[in-house]
Amino acid sequence: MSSRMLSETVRRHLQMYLVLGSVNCLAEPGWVVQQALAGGATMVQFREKGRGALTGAPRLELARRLQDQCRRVGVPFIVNDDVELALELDADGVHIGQDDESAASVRERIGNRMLGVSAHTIEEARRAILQGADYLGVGPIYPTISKDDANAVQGPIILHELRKAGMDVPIVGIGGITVDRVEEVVRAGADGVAVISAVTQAEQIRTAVEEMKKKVVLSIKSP
Ligand code: 3NM
Repeated sequence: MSSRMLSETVRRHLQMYLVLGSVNCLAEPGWVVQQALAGGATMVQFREKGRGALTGAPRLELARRLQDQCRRVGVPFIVNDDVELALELDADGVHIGQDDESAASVRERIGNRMLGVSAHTIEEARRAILQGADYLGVGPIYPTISKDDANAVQGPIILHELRKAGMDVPIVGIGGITVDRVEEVVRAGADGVAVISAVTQAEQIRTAVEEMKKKVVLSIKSP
């Protein structure tokens, strides 16, 4: 990648951001990703974490397979918390939390690839941006079943507070977001929604993604 992605482009990729690993999926992860891409997912994050997560060669093989699917349709593929894997795959970006390596250090290692950072306070958000984050993941907005060590639930108000504090950067809300909550999240200030269970555990994955994306786009367009 020759230069950093423009923030308006990043915002568009955040609209319907699927986050997943094999442990989140009821069906085969490749099938889940295929359905989500068919439904219009705008970005995919490989987050192979938690009890029963793959390691070593099977993990690499799954990441490659999912990345291939994304590449074929031009959807960015982001790796959670593993710079080596991201570089080995030549992924489009990396997403890190507050407990991981500093954003500044990851930025140095990944060049112009997209960098996402999880932030829970205005202070963390400011620091992440100063250190080179392209977007912020803010959550958990609602209670989540998908992250054992999630912070306290913040509610959509945190998004509003970040915007009020002048943070104009691309922001995606995460944590417990379902189709019924999309509008509230976007109206509070998010550019999109990052979702695990509402997609990976949906009976109709493609429809779930389509509905969520439609709500994001409508909520952005009608201020
Ligand atoms: N990060 P679901 S919440 C991966 O608050 C992750 O930073 C969070 O899964 C944060 O959509 C979360 O199933 C889990 O609630 C999101």
